[in-house]
Order: sequence, then structure tokens, then C-alpha cells
Amino acid sequence: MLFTSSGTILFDAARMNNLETIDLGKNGDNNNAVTLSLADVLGLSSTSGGTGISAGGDDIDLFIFGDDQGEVRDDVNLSGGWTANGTVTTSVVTGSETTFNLYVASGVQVAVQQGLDQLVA
Ligand SMILES: [Ca+2]
Ligand SMILES: [Ca+2]
Ligand SMILES: [Ca+2]
Repeated sequence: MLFTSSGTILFDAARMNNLETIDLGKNGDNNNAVTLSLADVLGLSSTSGGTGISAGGDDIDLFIFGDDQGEVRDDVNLSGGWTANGTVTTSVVTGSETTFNLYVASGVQVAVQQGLDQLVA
């Protein structure tokens, strides 16, 4: 999913599923934000094997990336008891070598592009 507008994405996990990537948009300092609870991620992510990319001993269920440049960067807020699980670097998701921070909770793993504003609890 590519989000090109400004502002914050509001998710309705009951209406969206099998998301593998959330692209907050690289261009423009529009300070996009996405806020996801553990329940949101469980509802949004694929139920059939995730993204097909594994790291840190687990499948990655969701990648989130966007504007990591300059003073204004996109925001990712995760709640629900996430634990940092190292990093992974791949060009498969964004088309160029990109390093992601990994977070795990309740058997799901989310990869958030390094350099985004991240608030994880
Ligand atoms: Ca953006
Ligand atoms: Ca920026
Ligand atoms: Ca920001």
C-alpha cells in the first residue's frame, strides 16, 4: 500500500488485511504517521506466510517505510508490547538497499525503516 497524501493513516483492521508493506511516501516533508497496535498488526498482516522474507529467526509480516531524510521524517508508532529484534538490510522491499529495525510481539514481526521517527512500546 502506498500512502501519498498528507496526514495520518487511519486503519480499520476489519476492512483491511493481507498487507505486506506500508509506504508512507518518500518525497516531501509531509510528516506522515501510522499508529498500529499489536491487534491492528495481527489483523492487517498476511495470514498466509507473511512477506516471504525472514530475519532474526522469524518471518517478517509487515514492512513500513517512507521519508527517512532531513529534519522532517515520517512517523511509526507501535503499541502492544513490542521487543526489538535487531535489524535486516534488503533491497527487495524498496528497490534499494534499506535497513529496517525489527520488532516482535505475539508471533508477528514488523520491520520499520531505520531513520523514521519511531515510538515503540
Ligand atoms: Ca511521507
Ligand atoms: Ca524528510
Ligand atoms: Ca516525524
